[in-house]
Amino acid sequence: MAELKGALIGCGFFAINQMHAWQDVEGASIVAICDRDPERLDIVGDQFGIERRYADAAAMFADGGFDFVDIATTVQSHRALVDMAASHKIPAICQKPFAKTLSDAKAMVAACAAAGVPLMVHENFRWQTPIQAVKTVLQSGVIGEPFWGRFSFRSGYDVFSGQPYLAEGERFIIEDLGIHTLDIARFILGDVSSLTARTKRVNPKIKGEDVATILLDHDNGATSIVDVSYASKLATEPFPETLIELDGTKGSIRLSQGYRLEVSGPDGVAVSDASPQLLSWASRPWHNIQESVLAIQQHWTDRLANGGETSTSGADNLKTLALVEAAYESAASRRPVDIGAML
Ligand code: NAD
Ligand code: 89Y
Repeated sequence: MAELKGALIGCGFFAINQMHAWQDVEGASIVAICDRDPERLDIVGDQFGIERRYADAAAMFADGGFDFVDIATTVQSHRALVDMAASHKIPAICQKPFAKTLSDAKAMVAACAAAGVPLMVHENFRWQTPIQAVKTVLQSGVIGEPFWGRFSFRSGYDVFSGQPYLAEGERFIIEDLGIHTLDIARFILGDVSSLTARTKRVNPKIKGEDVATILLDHDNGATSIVDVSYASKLATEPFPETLIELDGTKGSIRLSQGYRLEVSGPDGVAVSDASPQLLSWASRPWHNIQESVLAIQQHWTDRLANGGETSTSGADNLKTLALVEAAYESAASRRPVDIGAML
């Protein structure tokens, strides 16, 4: 089959990773880029040798000549750009957070479904090598039925230097980072029926919350904790590792700092290294995230070429976004939130 042609909108901080990954993806490449900021457009166009450059997404869609669009802008523009893709019947990838509200997200999923085009949210953390390794061990049955889990991301890393807008929003860690951790909890232990959350802002220089502790009831009866912090000053900085603890009826799994994976089962204990690869264009400590960007973009390309729903389709992501909204609602009301009622 001929190579799929993609167009990327939003040539900012994170799009550099996406552009590098597209160069490594088998079966797709980027033929056009768009950014309303001419400087960013030229930086990315020159770095990746893309001639077709647009300041306006509508003009790019009108010209066409691509099979899918990769939307790498911040959340404010997601709904308009996904709707634009649907109206041109162009399959779309959209960065997280998928939408500002769950009701916008539902409308975006409906628009793509009505147009008959695939929609995937770039929810890449579940594609990280260590997270996939935990899922594989769990699915092997060695720890039996999981009844408890903890998904933890605690860091003091300065994310504001690369992404200054993160310091300015009323909402911060749940919407920006906890969204990934909640998605990992769903990916590992399944969908969630009810959620309770508490939040804090520790860093006085930012507007939103930088600490959140969230209790989840999963449909399968398991209970889990998602705890995230950008205010934790640790001896060895773990950014951007998600640490996981799972207890099952026959054993346990621990993914600890340094990508150490310990599995305890009826036949004993096995310790392995679940480190991500350092891709040629990647740099530590981001290499874990960067490798997952390549994995999710390859997954999209394979599904677009051969058919089938993506792991993080728009419809799937509604269930993760509902947890984000529920966490803010619960932190404000100090009450548990029924997730089923939101979907
Ligand atoms: P950024 O502000 O650096 O870049 C966004 C770019 O989009 C800017 O250059 C801006 O000019 C452009 N833009 C915005 N609206 C536009 C429009 N309507 N038309 C054309 N161009 C437009 O932001 P960023 O840090 O690169 O983040 C982008 C998204 O990626 C965010 O939603 C963020 O949450 C997400 N992100 C995801 C990961 C991950 O691991 N999945 C990591 C970091 C950031
Ligand atoms: O924006 C965030 C993300 O998605 O992954 C890490 C990050 O860059 C900072 O929290």
